[in-house]
Amino acid sequence: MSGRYVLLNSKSLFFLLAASIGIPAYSQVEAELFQTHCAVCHGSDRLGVSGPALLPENLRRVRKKQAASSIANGLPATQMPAFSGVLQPEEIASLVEFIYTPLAKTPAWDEQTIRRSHRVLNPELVEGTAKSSRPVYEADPLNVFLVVEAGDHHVSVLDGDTFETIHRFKSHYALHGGPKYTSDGRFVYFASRDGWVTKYDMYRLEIVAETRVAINTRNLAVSGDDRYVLVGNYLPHTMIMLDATDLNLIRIIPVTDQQGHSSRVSAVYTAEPRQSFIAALKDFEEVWEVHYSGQISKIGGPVIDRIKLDDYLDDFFFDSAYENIMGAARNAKNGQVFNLTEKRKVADLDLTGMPHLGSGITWVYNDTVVLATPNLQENTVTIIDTNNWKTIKKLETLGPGFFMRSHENSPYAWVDVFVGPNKDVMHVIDKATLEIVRTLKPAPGKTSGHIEFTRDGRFAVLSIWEMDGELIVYDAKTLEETRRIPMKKPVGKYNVYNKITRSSGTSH
Ligand code: DHE
Repeated sequence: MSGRYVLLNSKSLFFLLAASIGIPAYSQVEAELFQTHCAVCHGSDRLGVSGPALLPENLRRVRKKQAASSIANGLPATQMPAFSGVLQPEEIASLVEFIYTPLAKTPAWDEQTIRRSHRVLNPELVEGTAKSSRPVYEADPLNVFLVVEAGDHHVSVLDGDTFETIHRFKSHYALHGGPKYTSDGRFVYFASRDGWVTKYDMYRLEIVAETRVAINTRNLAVSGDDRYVLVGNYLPHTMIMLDATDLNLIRIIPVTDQQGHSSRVSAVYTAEPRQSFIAALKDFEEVWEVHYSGQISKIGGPVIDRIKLDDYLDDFFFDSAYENIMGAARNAKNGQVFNLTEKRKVADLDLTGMPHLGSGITWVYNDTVVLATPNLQENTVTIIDTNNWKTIKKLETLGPGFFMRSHENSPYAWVDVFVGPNKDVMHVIDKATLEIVRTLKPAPGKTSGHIEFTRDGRFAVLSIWEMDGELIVYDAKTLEETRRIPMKKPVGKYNVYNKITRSSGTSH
């Protein structure tokens, strides 16, 4: 018996599963490669875990040649590593064929499945009594941070005045996107990449309810009136509207066109002044506006406007009036400004590479408001005048960056550059001169990324993204370090006040 057979037998459990979901027999060698190198992130069934699902319906915008290059060289700004030193070119080619082979049956995630997963853990917290109660801790509830610790899938609740941890709890696997607070900061909603949505009570420090809405989720948004949660998914191609009080399913919104094509949702955001959600789509050159002002039920509403674009919208930023979105596809061409009310493009933006507009921030500069965005592919921060959409400055950085942050009370904007080789540095930009005034190296050799400010803007809190990582607190004026707090790969931090007041220095 050949060595290959012995190996296959040792993986018989997987092949039983493969057979049951209809992976053709000829692909067993590729399937084995997939199990060894890809399954840990993309799932043994290819339905996605911390990495996206790898199915032909989710790869429509990627040519096979590109897919091979991504496997060989890795993908910038993602956790996807390069396999060129590990896999032979023919092995990469067979993996490409494998991921473009349809599953005989893609599991459905229908109404019944969603309803079956739904559980209310604390009924009294959804029945109104919760409104009058006070936090179970002494700290200022508006100056609390949630810290998502990806290292061991926990969330810490951190007092923003003393920097003591008030509470720490287990989350679902691989939370992604920002947790979203209700308008008073009392409740917060999390989405995990594998489709779980959790509602958490920030006063009582308890989970209220949870439900699994999809196989592969991107992020969620909460309506400005706190009535609805909208979740955008990669698999299935749906948006899911939930009742924000108890996460009961209200409506499944298929993201399809009249020809029967469907699209992944890259992200959903709330546009409070418009009483709508805005959804960016991966596979249609459209943006969808989902209006929530009317009554929405299982059978009626919401009204959806489908706005045609000139290009895909992978990443975008709202202006402060929520009239325009500044968007870009991840294709190294220019960015564009679309007016949501006029439903048309109103300007081009001088943005090459992969601008990370979702992480952009604004501030007042001279007589105007500028938008600054890092770039996932180029060593630049681009600063744009939002009056005329012209680029005022391209700041050269020590690498491509992911997150940018500031605060109304801070003279500085901070940007990480961890996508490139100088992953351990952080630039500090003077908002008045638009120059980099300090480059910090908080923990040499370790990845530093993502800043969030305290409610008053006096302190900036930075993450060291390592399993045995930490938060580093800086005096936001003197840029002196004041304290370190050990954490397990603290990817993101979310200050209640800055989020609910939609501070111009942070993401919303
Ligand atoms: Fe994210 C937010 C998309 C990879 C950590 N990321 C977001 C949002 C989008 C997005 C659309 C905004 C959602 C929101 O506010 O609710 N992210 C993408 C990608 O397309 C990309 C490049 C590829 C992918 O695999 O999805 C990607 N993101 C990553 C990572 O590899 C990061 C660094 C680690 C991880 O945990 O996955 C990562 N993304 C984050 C974080 C936020 C985020 C920490 C929230 C930032 C904030 O402060 O609001």
